Amino acid sequence: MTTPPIRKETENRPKLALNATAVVANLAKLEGWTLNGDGPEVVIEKSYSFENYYQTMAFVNAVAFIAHAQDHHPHLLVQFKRCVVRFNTHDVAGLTLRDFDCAARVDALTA
Ligand code: H2B
Repeated sequence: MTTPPIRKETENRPKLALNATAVVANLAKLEGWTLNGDGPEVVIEKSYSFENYYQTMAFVNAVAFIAHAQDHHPHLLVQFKRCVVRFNTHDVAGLTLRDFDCAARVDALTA
């Protein structure tokens, strides 16, 4: 099985760590995402609830597809009927627009 290629526009997008003001402004555009940790451990995270394990895993696979296409990989905590998605940009040890862009893409899966 071949995997789809990484999209060129995201592959070449520069990763710039956002300052606190920009983080708050971008967080305000999202529904249900919270800021956790600080310094290099800072993340945005959201918990998604499902009716069963099958639905949870379908979501996880869709997130994996987005992560591959965007070359940006969240930390996932997978449980029976819940998945916690955490984004940060380890390349800059902080948060970037890529984190917020991917968070919005993940949200669109459940819209
Ligand atoms: N995912 C996340 N969450 N943060 C990164 O900094 C990151 C990534 N960097 N996925 C990407 C891969 C980088 O290592 C590759 C080489 O593009």
